Amino acid sequence: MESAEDDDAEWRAPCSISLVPSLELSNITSSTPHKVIVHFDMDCFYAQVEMLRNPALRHVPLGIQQKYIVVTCNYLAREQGLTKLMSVTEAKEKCPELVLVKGEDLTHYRELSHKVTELLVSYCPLVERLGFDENFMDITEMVERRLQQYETCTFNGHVYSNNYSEDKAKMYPWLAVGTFKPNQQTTLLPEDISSIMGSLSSVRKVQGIGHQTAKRLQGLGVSSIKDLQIFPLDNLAREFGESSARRLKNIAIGSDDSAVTPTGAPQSLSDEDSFKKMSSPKEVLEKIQELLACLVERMHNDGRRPQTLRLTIRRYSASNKWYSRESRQGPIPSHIGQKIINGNFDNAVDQLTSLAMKLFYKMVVSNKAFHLTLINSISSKDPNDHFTQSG
Ligand code: DGT
Ligand code: MG
Repeated sequence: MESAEDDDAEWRAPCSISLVPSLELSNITSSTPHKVIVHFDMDCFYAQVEMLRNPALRHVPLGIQQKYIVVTCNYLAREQGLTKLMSVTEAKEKCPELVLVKGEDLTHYRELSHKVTELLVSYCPLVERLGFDENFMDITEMVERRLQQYETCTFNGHVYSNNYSEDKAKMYPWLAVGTFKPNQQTTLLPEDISSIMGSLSSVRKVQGIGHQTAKRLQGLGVSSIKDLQIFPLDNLAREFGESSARRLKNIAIGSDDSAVTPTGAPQSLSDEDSFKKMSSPKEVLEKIQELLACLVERMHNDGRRPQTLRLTIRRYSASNKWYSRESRQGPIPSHIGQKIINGNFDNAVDQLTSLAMKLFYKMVVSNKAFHLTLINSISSKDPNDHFTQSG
């Protein structure tokens, strides 16, 4: 984030950075943004963490395996045609020399993810985490300070533009200053945003449009961003309401003026595992014990006394495979919380496990058959927490 001469290539190189000028819909060609926001997305994140842990892996095609899926792979593997979320069988067919590392234990990914956020926060407090490997950072103030220091500035790296000329840097000085660094950055000028957005195939490519929204849009015949750009606002408002419809229309032209909300320490910590079939109480007990052993250690490192335990299960359902989660929660008695803080792990895990099993039997009738595909446990430091933000 600092100037080009800073030696921050160690962390800067392995991530994609986009600068997000936040503009009003009606003001899209203006050179005066309200905010300048950087979006960081780590490249092949889990693979990078494994390459840091074992540098020998940098020189081989590497895939990270969870169950029978390669959830991500390094760039050497991508050169051989591997993609994220490919089956292990297909990945090995494409690249027989592929080295696979198991990635089911998320501890190291989680730790590095927080380190990246901490590093960004050391430059600027307005950093918002989005999952493990993405962060938004509002650098408006930094840019304003920089603009006062530089009389002239130019774009470094590539510029994506059909109509580029040197004076574009004068038109968009905040953008030139914000991307003032080498390393193959590409600057997208505001006047080209709408057209590049229109070239994206699916609405799901856009931050802020999830599975459910995409499904509702599909119902209206809107599947691409171009479709959304030309779809009448009134018709969209009938389905989503006025304000969501406006937001969707804005997103479709690359305009989003929501604020970066600093994330801070997570309100809750969670761990989960998914599987094809779990149908015996013994397996459930063992899985809960395993999840809680990891969670208790993280709660201890967090240092705040956990107050609430929540257990989530997903039952098998052929029709609604991914969205049928149920959960129950209960308070963590203070003596158990204290054991966690004191580092009395075994005892705390045993007591939390029996609490979690009670929650489990509130959802599953004890003598009836069941088929689970996921178990998740969350602990929260706040008894009134709604579990919206977990780390
Ligand atoms: P990128 O950003 O295209 O260079 O590649 P990644 O690997 O950073 O992928 P990204 O940013 O979509 O996700 C970050 C990490 O999250 C990734 O390294 C592995 C994990 N991940 C992504 N998608 C899935 C998924 O659908 N299932 C599971 N279990 N993990 C996923
Ligand atoms: Mg990534």
